[in-house]
Amino acid sequence: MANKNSYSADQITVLEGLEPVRKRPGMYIGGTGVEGLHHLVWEIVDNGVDEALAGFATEVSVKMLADGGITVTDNGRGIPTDIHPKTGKSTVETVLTVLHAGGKFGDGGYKVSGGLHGVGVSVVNALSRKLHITVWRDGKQWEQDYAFGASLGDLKSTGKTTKLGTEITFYADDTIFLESTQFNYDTILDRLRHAAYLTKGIRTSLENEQTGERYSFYFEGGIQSYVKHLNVGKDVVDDDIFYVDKTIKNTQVEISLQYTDAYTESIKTFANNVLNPDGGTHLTGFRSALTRVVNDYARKSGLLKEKEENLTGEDCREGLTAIILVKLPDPQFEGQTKNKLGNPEVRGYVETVLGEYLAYYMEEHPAIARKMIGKALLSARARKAARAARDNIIRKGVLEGASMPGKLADCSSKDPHNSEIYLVEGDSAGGSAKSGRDSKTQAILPLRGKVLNVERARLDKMLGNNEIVSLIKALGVGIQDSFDVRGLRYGRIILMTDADVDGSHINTLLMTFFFRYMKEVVDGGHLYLAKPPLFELVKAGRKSSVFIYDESELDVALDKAIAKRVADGSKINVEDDRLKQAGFVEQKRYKGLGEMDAEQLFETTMNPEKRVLIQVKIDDAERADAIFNKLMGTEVELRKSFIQANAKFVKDLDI
Ligand code: 0RA
Repeated sequence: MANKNSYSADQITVLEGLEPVRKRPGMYIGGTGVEGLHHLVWEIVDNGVDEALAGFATEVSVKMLADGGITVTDNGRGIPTDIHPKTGKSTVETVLTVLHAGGKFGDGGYKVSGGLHGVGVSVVNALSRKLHITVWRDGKQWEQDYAFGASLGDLKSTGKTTKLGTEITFYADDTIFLESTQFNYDTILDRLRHAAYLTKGIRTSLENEQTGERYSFYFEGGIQSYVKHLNVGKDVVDDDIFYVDKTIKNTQVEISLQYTDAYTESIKTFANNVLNPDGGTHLTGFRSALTRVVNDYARKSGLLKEKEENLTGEDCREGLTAIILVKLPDPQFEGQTKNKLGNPEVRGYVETVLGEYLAYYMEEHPAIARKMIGKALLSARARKAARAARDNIIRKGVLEGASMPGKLADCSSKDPHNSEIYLVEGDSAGGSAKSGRDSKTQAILPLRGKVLNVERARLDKMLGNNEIVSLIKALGVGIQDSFDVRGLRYGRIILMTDADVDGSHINTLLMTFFFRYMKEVVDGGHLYLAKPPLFELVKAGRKSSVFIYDESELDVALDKAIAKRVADGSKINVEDDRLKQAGFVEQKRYKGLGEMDAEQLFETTMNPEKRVLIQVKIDDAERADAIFNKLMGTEVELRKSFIQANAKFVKDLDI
C-alpha cells in the first residue's frame, strides 16, 4: 500500500473533507451552470470584501486571464500561514481543504462570507482543476499549488515583502462545469460595482486580459451613490439624497433614499452586503418609520387636514428609491429561498434610526419635505380614483367576464400548455394572422396603434385604455389585487410587430406593461417576441423563396446559395450580380407584417416548425428597471442614445 505514489493518511482525510463538494457541487454553489461557475468568483471576492468590512482591506481586484483562469487579489491581512492546531497544517491549507473552515473566528467583524451565502474558499478549491495561492503576511511571500482540491506540496515561503494580502488564481474544473467554464465580464463587473456601493471606502476592479477591458469602482458616498445611480434618467424631487449611518447595539444601519416622479417604488434591502429580495425585518422597520414620519410631518405642517385620513404606506413610497443596508454579527434568514432577513431586533433598530433621522431631515429641509408630502397626497388621490375606476370595471365584469373581447380570435384549445396568443401590431396584420394561423392552438389579438405608455400612467388611466383592457381580459389573469398568474389562458404570449422602429417601440411598451404589471408572466418564461423576416429572396419561377431574418445573414445566404449551385454544376455568369448568380430573381425587403399575405405570414413568422421566437427574460430586474426608465422616462436624450446604441438588438434580449 505504502508506495510513494499513494496519498499519506492526512492527505486522505483532507481529500475526504472536500469529497462531498465534488460529489454534489449543486449543494454548495447552487448548480453547475453558468451561475454556479460565477459563484466561485463571488466566494473569493466576498472573502476579500470581508477583510474590507473588518477594516483591513481597501482593494479587491479580479483578473480574467487569457488562459481561462481567474485571479482574485485583496490587500487584507492575508490568510494566516502558521500551523493550525486542529489539522496540523498551515491555516492557508486548512482554509483551502477543509469545508467550512473559514477560520475568521471571534474577530468581532461582520462577514459576507461564512454566513449563509459564503461556503468557504475550500469549495472553490474543490471545484478547480488547478489553484495557486499567494499570501503576503509577516514580511514574507508564501505560495502553494493545488489540483482538484488537493495540495501539491506544502505552503512555502518564496520571498520577502512588506505587502499584506491574498491572491488566488483558479481554473474551474470542466468535468464539473460541463456547460461552460467561460466567465462573463459584465456579470463580474456588476457584482464588483455592487460590492463597491455597499462597502464604503473599498475599491474594486476588473480586468479582462483577453480583450484589454478594465474597470474600477470607488464610491465615496457608498449607498448614497447607489441611490444616485438607480435614479439616473429619472426626474428627482430634489438633488439632495438622504443618508444616515448609525449603529445600535452591534447592528449597523445604513439608509439612503431619494424621491423621483415615477409611480413605482424601488427599495433594495441588504444584510451584510447580501441582497434580500424578499425584504424582512429591516424592510418592515423602514416602512413603518417612513409612514409615521411622513404622516406626522403632513399633520404638523397642515398639509394634511384634520378631517383627512392618514396617508397609506403605499402613498408615502410612491416614486421612492431607497437602499437599506444592515450589518449584524449573526444574520438569520427565513422563507424557502432564504431571501428574507428574520432577526426580530433589526426591525426596531431600523425603525428607530430612520424615525429619528428622517424627521430631523424633513425639519431641516422644509422645501423637500413639502414636495414629499405633495407627492404622497397626489398618490392618495390617484389611488382613490384608480380604485373607483377598477371597481367600476370589475363591477361591469369587463376584466373577468366570461365573454372575450370582440377583437380576439381565440384558439379552440383550452389547455394553456397547448395554446398561444399573438399580440399583433395593427388590424391589417391582425387580419392576415387570423386567416393564416393554426386556429387550434393559436389565438390572435390585434392591437391598434401605440399601446399606452404604462410607465407614465397610473392604473386608472390604463384601465381606460381599450387595448389594455382587451389584453388583460384575453389573458385571464386579472390585474393588481386581482392578478393571478394561474388564470393565464395561454402558455406563450408572442408579440408580433413590424421589424422597424415603431415595431420596437410597441414591443418595448408592451414589455414594460408585462414587467410592471405581470412580472410573474415574464418570470414564468411566457413572454416572447416573434421575429418576422427582413428579406425574401425569390427563386426563378417563383417556386420557392428564402427568408432572411437578420441583416447579417443576407451575405451568408447568398454565399451558400452560390456555393450550392457551383457544386450542382449549374452555369454561373460572373457578369451577373450575386443575387442572379445564386439563382434568385428578386430580393424583396419587408417593411412590415402587412406586406405578407396570410400564408406567408404563417410560414415565415408563426409556423411553430420554422419560426424564430425570442424569449423575454428578466435576468436583472435592476437593469431592466434602468432600461425602462431610459426608454419610457422623460429624459429624451438618454432615450435616444439608448435606442441608437441598441437599435439592432436581436438574439437574446434581456430586458
Ligand atoms: C482566516 C483568518 C483570517 C483571514 C482569512 C482567513 C482570510 C481569507 C481570505 C480569502 C481571501 N482573502 C482572504 N483574506 C483573509 C484572519 C486573519 C487574522 O486574524 O490576522
